[in-house]
Amino acid sequence: ARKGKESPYDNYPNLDVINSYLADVARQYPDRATLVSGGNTFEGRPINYLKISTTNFEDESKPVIFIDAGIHAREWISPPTVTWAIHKLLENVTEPDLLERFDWILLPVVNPDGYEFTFTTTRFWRKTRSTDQSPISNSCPGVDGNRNYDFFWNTVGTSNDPCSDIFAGSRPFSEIETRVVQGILQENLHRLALYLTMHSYGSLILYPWGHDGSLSNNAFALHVVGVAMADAIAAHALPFFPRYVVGNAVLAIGYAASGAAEDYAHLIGVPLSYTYELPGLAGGLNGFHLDPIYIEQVCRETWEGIVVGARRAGDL
Ligand code: ING
Ligand code: ZN
Repeated sequence: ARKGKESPYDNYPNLDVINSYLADVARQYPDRATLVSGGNTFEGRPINYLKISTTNFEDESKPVIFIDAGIHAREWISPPTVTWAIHKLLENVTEPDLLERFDWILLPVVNPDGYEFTFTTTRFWRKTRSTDQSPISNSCPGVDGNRNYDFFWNTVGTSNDPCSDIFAGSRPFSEIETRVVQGILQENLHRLALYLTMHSYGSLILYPWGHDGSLSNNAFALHVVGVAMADAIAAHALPFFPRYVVGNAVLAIGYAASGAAEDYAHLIGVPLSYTYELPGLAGGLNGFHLDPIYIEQVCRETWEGIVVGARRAGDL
């Protein structure tokens, strides 16, 4: 039997725990939060997200901040940073200005099939779990969601091999997971001020362009706001956590890749679009399994970055 209420931040939540939390807060704050099921995955799971607004999300009167996580299944530290943001906007409001000034879209698990698979079967699975029924694809399911967006699709840092961890898919947006994010970006494009997509690991804040290392016309603002977010995180980080490095995706992470969410969002017009590489602390695959004692710490410091990013985005 469970002794009292346990914090969901002292261990990694499985998909059911995250979906229950989304449903619970939507029920508890019906005038501020709406639970949306964005579509069903290959294995039939809903891709759930919350729309948060103190007024009426649908009257489209405020700038929107969109944060997603969990497109890569094994990057377990990413979904809790988004549920923590929900917690800070609904349950423990210490920044009421952010709640009043913006509408929010918070999507903690873009890839629920893959996420569930990492809990039940293969801890370090990265991709979705779809197949196209061909023999090769049946024996090697899954597409890399962050190679599947329509941005120089399948030109660099990708693979045509379904067995590869960086398989780009059969075409841009072949995956329901990326189509759901695309839909959110397109529907809210005219008022999207900030898009963050949460990954791990490396303690990096990456901005476009990720396919060739060139800079967008908004690179100066991207860099300045990126550094402001990193400063805010550093001010709340543990002393032995590495400081975030902020930069162009190719330069900061050391490889180029096409078809990433961050680049697609910026291409279609989101002025501030970033990939967070959250802390890993260990190397190799173990970096994807940050010791659960640090989950809450990473959520707290990442929220500080989000706060500063949101305020800067609102000022631009
Ligand atoms: N990292 C990202 C990846 O998809 C990235 C890094 C982002 C590269 C955007 C290029 C553009 O490879 C992780 N951890 O998945
Ligand atoms: Zn990733």
